[in-house]
Amino acid sequence: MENKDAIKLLKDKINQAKNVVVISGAGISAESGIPTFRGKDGLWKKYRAEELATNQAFVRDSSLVWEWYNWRREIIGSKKPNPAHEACVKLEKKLGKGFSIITQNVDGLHGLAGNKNVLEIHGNIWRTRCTSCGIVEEHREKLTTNPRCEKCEGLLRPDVVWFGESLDENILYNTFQKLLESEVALVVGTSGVVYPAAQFADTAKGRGAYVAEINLEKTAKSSDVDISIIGKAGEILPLLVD
Ligand code: BJW
Ligand code: ZN
Repeated sequence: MENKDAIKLLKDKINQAKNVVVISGAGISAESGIPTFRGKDGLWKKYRAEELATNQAFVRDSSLVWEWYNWRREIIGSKKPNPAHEACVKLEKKLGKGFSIITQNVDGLHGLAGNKNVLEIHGNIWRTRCTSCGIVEEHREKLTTNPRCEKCEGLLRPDVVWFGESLDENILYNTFQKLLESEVALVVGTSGVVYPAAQFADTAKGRGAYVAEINLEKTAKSSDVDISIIGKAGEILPLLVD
């Protein structure tokens, strides 16, 4: 199907639905200027995300991991939401509680754009967690490499979910509620290789949702969805909601 026809069909599905969910990944923030994880621009120095986003990496070399996060914090702090995020705000205005975003992103741009119903399943890069006392705090200011807890002097880590770590139970519960209620699920800008997020679209589809993927290219999940639209999130999403 041509993109033009696919967009018209999907727009009709969205207009008929009371419950819509967006499952977003790094690609939705790419047009804001935030690097994605995979693909040719996904590397930081010579490392892959899988080598840095683990507790083993943090225990082995916390300075290296903090350097990566501070580099990313600096980039993210200077970026703004793009038309894809803004289209999600429009959808929430129209559908209210019937619209939610399940994002793998830690950049906080969905919230900054104005969305309220956002489940950040991999945490948020602006929060830290103490590895000794567990306190979670927001820190927008520039952090040092290996910042320390003000309460107990323990080493702080980013409050994000690394490989091998479980997702927050409540967030996961709410995520599945949203997926099961959804009539339309839009999978935007994710390579679909990281679990459990990679299975969310199947969960929604298994309960009868119409599932559409919007991505620059075909992904691991393209053959499982009802419709796959190839293009930039910041160009396609606004066409679905205007
Ligand atoms: C555009 C665009 C534009 C570009 N417009 N598109 C079941 C099966 C197999 C493995 C597992 C499994 N269950 C668990 C695992 C292990 C593991 C896993 O999935 N491994 C795989 C690599 C195989 N998962 C976990 O460990 C998870 N925990 C868990 O399951 O707990 C239970 C458990 C515990 C212990 C043992 C076993 C189970 C946790 C995963 C945590 C992932 N964390 C990270 C870092 C978060 C913090 C941070 O940001 O620093 O999350 S890794 C990184 O990948 C980050 C992302 O959220 C995540 C996904 O990446 P995403 O968003 O898809 O980005 P990219 O770069 O991959 O893709 C971008 C896409 O955008 C591309 O497709 C582009 O084409 C597209 N694009 N520009 C539209 N303009
Ligand atoms: Zn502490």
